[in-house]
Amino acid sequence: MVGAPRKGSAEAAQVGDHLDELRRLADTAGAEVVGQTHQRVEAPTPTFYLGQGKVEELKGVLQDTRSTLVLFDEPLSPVQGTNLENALAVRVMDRTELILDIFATRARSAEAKMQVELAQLEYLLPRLTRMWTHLSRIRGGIGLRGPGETQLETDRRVIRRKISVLKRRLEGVADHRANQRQGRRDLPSAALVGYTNAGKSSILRALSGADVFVEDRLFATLDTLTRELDVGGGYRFRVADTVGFIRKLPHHLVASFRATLEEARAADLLLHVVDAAHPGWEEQVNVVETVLEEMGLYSAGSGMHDAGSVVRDRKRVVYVFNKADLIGDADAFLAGVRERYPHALLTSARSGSRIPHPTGGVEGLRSVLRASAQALRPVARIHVPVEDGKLLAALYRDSEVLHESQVDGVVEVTARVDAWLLGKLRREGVSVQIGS
Ligand SMILES: Nc1nc2c(ncn2[C@@H]2O[C@H](COP(=O)(O)OP(=O)(O)OP(=O)(O)O)[C@@H](O)[C@H]2O)c(=O)[nH]1
Ligand SMILES: [Mg+2]
Repeated sequence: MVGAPRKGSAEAAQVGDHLDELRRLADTAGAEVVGQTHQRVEAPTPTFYLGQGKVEELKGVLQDTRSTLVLFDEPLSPVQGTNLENALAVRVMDRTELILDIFATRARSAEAKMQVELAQLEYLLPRLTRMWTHLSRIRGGIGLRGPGETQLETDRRVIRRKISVLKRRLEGVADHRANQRQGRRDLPSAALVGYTNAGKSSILRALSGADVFVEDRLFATLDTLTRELDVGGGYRFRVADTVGFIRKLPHHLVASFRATLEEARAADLLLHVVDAAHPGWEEQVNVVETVLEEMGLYSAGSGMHDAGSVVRDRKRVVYVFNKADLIGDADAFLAGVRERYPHALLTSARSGSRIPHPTGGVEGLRSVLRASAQALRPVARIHVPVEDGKLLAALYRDSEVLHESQVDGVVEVTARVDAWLLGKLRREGVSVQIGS
């Protein structure tokens, strides 16, 4: 493994942590790491990225350790990649390619497979000649597995055509999802977002009791999974699990996962899950926020505070600090983070563990969702002619009636009503006033 951060950058100080993460990625991809090195570079050279001396040194290390692969923590240009491979006489993969490789082996749904294939083809296009030679020379091992493999026997023109077909198909899937969302009963919705391995799926599992896939590997989840939860008080919430983020996430990968992340875009609330026990959690929070911003999910900036969340450009974010069972003094930790995130929650999704903190735990999150549901399901006064028994029955069935009184042949019902039902009532000409 090779790290080569720029001298003086924030990354240069954290090169050890970054290489640890690269090691986990390598492990997830099935590579065995036999050594690591790094160089803080002034500026990457266009030929090798590294300085000539470092390349020579690396050659020696490769021979001593009999490595067959170099994993480069920085993105390499096609030319740098080719030159390094020629100079070192082994396969060289950058972080992007490694992540693509993991995604390819982990994609399960047709949509995820299409998204990964699209990202692979876009990565491949400018590197076509290099990959070609390699695939004919090196078989097996990691790198470019999965859906993209068959596409290699083709030329650029065909790949371009395939890219546009995939894009069109993914748009079709996105339209289909959007229609599904519209057709669904308009429950309040939240999306779990966060750094990979923070515990998003575990939290969904703890909240819903559903059998959600959890693994101590990076990128366990690639598909959006949605569950309807009972959050108490007669309220329900729809919560979606999403793909995790990672630093230096390839741009075209983010772009091709846009459809999956539409669920987050459509959500009323974002639950930003943070691994509180990770020493680098602050950097991870920044990475997640940057990606969300790039996707246009919200623009960071000073937010207004309200109960349980921070309002940022309409999208409400609840910070959920997870893995509380792994940190020593949970109360002190929470006090610390609340200086910056006033409404942060501390949870532990690990089964069996209970966080006694009154506002914390998975149950604390459930009550935040309940409060949000109450806010998202406003109270309205609805006037119903006495003889319209059907409408009255519908109100009692589909909303939460708080009060009913009768004046001059008109029944005034005060109820918590879903936004969809309010719209429907208005369209049918029913008199509706918001507020109790
Ligand atoms: N100790 C402890 N471990 C946890 C907790 N929550 C999750 N984990 C573990 O952390 C690992 C990752 O959990 P996941 O729920 O798969 O994380 P994720 O955020 O969905 O990760 P990706 O899908 O890879 O993005 C698993 O080994 C979990 O068992 C927690 O509260 N405490
Ligand atoms: Mg997950």
